[in-house]
Amino acid sequence: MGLPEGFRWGVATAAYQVEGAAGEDGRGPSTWDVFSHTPGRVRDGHTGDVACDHYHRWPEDVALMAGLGIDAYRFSIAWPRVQPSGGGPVNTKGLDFYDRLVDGLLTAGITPAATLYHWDLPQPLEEAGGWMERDTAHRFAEFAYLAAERLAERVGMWITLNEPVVVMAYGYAFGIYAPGRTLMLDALPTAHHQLLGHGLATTALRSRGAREVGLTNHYSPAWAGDEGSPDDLRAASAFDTLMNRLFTDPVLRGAYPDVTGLGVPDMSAFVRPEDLAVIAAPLDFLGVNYYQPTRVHAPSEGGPLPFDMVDITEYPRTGSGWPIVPDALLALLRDLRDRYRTTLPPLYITENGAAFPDEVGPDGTVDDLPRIAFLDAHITAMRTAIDEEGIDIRGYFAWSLLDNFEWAEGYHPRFGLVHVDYETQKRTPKRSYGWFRDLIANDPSR
Ligand code: IFM
Repeated sequence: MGLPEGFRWGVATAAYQVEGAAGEDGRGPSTWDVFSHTPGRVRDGHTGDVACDHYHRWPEDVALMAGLGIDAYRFSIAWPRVQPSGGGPVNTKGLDFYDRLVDGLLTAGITPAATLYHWDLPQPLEEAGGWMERDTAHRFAEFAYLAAERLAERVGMWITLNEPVVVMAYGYAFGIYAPGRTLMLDALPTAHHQLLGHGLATTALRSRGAREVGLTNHYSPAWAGDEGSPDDLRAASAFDTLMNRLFTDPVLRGAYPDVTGLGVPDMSAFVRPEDLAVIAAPLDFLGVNYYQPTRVHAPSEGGPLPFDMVDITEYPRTGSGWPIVPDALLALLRDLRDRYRTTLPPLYITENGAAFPDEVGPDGTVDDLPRIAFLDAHITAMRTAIDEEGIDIRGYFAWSLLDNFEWAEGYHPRFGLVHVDYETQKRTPKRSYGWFRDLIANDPSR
């Protein structure tokens, strides 16, 4: 089995999860700074203040990437570094950091793949309403324009948003991520405003010469608790509509899925008819992040959502307790192909990986065999999608290069191919690092 020529192997990170240097060189506060500094929000009070200190240690990290032999590095550009107040003039020092990083990557022969929004909204914008406000979409396009003006010629791939569903659901509906709002189904406008921001940013990026522009969504196949129960099947369909299709249909079909009967607010209150053409601007690629499927039951009487999520217990699990189901990756890739047949652009797996409680052993090594098994099984599923299903997949990015700040779980989950000792910032490549390096080196399509 061979991969298509030019297939990109990569690793991914995100600014707030790795950079640290939260108060340096004019960076302003983001929603995540405020959230993580609020007692009780993040496990053990961890914050991204220092994280992996990637802001200063990026040359060492780029050397680690070069050692892996990857083709592309997916990182994110922190909006609050570039526009500390979320609007207005550029903070030059903030963009200088990405300038250095991009040049360092190119020198190492690695294609920079920049995500513009990986959840670190400038706090002043949140105070003005955040993604509940339409204006945030316009501010985002302005930021995209500024980033592209400086970097478009050297960045090979641009990703506007990372996982807008997580921002809507965890950030604005359930309140477990920044900004910690608990609007439940009333958070729906945040989906539309992010997607509008994506569309406007796509145009802004291209106007400044950006080549490949895409959007990264999180996909979780919905499983009905009881396949024979019409109520559970309805719940699974509701989950699929609100968590998967809501973020793909408007982009690839120019229309929102039918949300009638799901208890959400009337979309005509915030969707203007002309918005859909903006959102549906053709993409160069669609980014797919996959971790696990979700099982749902019919909602309990008076529940706030049209589904109840329940644990999947019959599969082996990662250290985070997430079920390991590589077949669900294959299923979701098939679904994308079947649903969006004529308008589906080439796909990239922009994130896939697993946390395990890795420790450095007495001999100084980290023997993370479960991560190798996880990656191997998912890469095999991806290869089946390419070889047997003919799905156009152009790259795979492992999450993550480094152990890092895993949002509300702080530094506890370790997702990296490289172990980070947060006391000393020592990096120790895990066994999976060597495995991934060999996999790339032995890929006959390269
Ligand atoms: O760490 C996150 C990342 O920021 C977004 N996708 C899922 C990862 C693991 O939870």
